[in-house]
Amino acid sequence: MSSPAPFFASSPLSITSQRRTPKSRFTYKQLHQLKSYSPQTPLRVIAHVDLDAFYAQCETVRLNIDPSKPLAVQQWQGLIAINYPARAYGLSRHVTSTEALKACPELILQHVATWKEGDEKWAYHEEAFKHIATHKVSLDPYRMESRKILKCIKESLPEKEQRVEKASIDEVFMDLSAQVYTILLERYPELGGPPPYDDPSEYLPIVPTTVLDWKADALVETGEEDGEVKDPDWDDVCLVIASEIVRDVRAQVKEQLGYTCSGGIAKNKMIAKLGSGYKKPNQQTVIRNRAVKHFLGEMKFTKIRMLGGKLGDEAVAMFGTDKVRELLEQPLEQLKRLGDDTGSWLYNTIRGEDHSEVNPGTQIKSMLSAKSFRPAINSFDQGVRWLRIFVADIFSRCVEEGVLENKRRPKTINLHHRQGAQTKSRQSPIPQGKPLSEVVLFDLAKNLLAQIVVDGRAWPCANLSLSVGGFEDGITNNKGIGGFLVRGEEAKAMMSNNRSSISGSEPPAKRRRTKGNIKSFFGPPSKERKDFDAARAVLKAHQESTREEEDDNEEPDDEEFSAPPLEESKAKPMTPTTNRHESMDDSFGARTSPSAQLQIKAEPLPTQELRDHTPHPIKQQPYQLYQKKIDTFFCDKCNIHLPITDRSEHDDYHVALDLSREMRQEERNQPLPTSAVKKTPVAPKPSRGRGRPPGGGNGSGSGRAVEKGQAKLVFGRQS
Ligand code: DCP
Ligand code: CA
Repeated sequence: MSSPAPFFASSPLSITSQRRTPKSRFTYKQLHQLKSYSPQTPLRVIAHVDLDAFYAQCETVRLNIDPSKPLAVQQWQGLIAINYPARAYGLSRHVTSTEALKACPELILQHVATWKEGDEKWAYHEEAFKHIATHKVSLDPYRMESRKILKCIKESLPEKEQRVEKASIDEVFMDLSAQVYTILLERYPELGGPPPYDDPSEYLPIVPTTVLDWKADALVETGEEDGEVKDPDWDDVCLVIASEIVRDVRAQVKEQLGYTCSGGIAKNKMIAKLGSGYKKPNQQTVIRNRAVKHFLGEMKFTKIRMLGGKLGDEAVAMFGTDKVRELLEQPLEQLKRLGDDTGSWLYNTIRGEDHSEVNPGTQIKSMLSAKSFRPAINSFDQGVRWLRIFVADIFSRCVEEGVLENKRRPKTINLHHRQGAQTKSRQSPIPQGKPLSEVVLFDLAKNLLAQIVVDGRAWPCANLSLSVGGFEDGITNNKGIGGFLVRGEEAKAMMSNNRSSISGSEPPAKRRRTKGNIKSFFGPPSKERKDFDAARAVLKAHQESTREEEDDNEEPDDEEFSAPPLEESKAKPMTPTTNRHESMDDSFGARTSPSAQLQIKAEPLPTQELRDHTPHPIKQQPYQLYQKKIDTFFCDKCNIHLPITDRSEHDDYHVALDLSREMRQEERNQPLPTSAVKKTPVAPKPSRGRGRPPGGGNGSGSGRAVEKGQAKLVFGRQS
């Protein structure tokens, strides 16, 4: 809350007169700071608008259904959005569609749109809930509506005095300070004059009225006996004006697009957001500064932005309460047990302080398309088919972000793979010098999956998720240095990747050991074997094609591609951020909450294990300077680079492979010459010196005299 300012002005010249004239608690400076959206002024006015039962409303509007009819949006057997008439029957996201129909037989159930394998576009399919194994959810229809709503909101505000941040698919923040300032000065021209003695720290005159018209807005009580009889000050007036604006914006959204939404109006984002959820649907709540303490005191702090996830749980466990009122009793030092930054942030937050700005530039930073498999999938081919859908899904969203016009484009692609409790991920850069296409993304995605499969133990796979990230503005085909440079977190991520990480309960050394299990893996021609070969073929093809591209490209100067300073890549402290990551895992129908993002971002990279190191030979010069820091070796049997630390394990793997071959040869009584067993010949095009990690072979080492085809021969006879 704003610190109470003295009631009288401080100018020595005015003491006598000012003692007789009551003044506002706010200064001229604080008033004029509104113009520039300063987060420091206590007169600041922020609004949060949240669509009511959003997906459900999208369906009522799309299907032209009477909004008073109960409707829920179904995803497989679950419900992900329930409109308010249906909520009257006690329905919530926790019930199944069958249970919901029992409780409310007239319920309209509409399944979300899905991508059907092989289709080029999502659609609303009949009985989609039956196709969980072959379809994937699409949120595109809701994204499209979301965009229309955002546009409508922006058009309802003056072009030059608006600051709107899209906070999620159905929420926006608006900083109304500048617009309120203009209206305030129109209505109270006396405020526009110079401050007494030209001193901006002079206090404003009092508000010339004692009654403000809050219309039908829900006003949060002050919790003080005399709270309502105290005369309004300029902060109250600013909030009245803001509430008029929000009422108008909501009316426009309803009139033009048919959607109802709820609003919260307060001095900052945190309280405004709590306000929009306070009374729903189709209402707006104003939390006056004089009511903030009472409003927050009654809250569970787990309802506060950023405290809904792991951080909130941690605080509950540490302090044995989820109530703001009780947490307020904890001194700052105690809260710092959660970490210095987090503790300070929490201390201020529960006191209603939040200086975070409404950020209109908050754009999508990454996109994710994922699927949980029930039943699990078991082959490279199956995985690739899903990748096709993920890529189509992501690419269509990239197009909306303007990739085709080169307005924005992602720099990295990431594949996560889950098998039981173990997750693996692979990342690679997206070549920046040529237009991004679905084919390019698909090729990269397939290559990442192939890496995971070749690494072993990929099946059964319970979840795959593909994401693209590092979106940047205005990259042109000029291949300016900015288009290539990989900075900060991104550089760090790449340094420990291109790359993979594995997390799970099994110790790393065990995961890829093939010894002792040779028969099962390399035994009789098996599904696994074929799978492995298919993945390896993809890897090889990818490497060949990128190597060809490399030959067509000028080699850049060392200096031009010098690495960014290491400081830049240091992990950021665990301060809440609102980076947007558009995500949707269709198994849960859940969005990644800001707090979940916080946790993901806060996960320290060093705990991720470096499993292998497979640089794309093409256009990776910018971060290959980093890669040089990692000692690698080149396995000419697999034709890939691996970290030196993996060498013995990798050698084991080849021993196992060779052994299995020999065993089978013995069984067939057809011994092969050892040279053919030991040297799996691959003859990649010689590549240029730079871009190859030190210690690694260069593809032209000794054992390369044998023809390419023999590699196939060796493996071919086993499959
Ligand atoms: N959503 C989802 N899974 C969740 C939460 C939400 O798929 N676990 C989707 C469906 C919602 C939309 O996101 O319609 C917006 O989420 P909200 O939490 O804002 O919920 P609603 O808009 O449905 O309802 P409310 O009126 O309470 O805001
Ligand atoms: Ca909502």
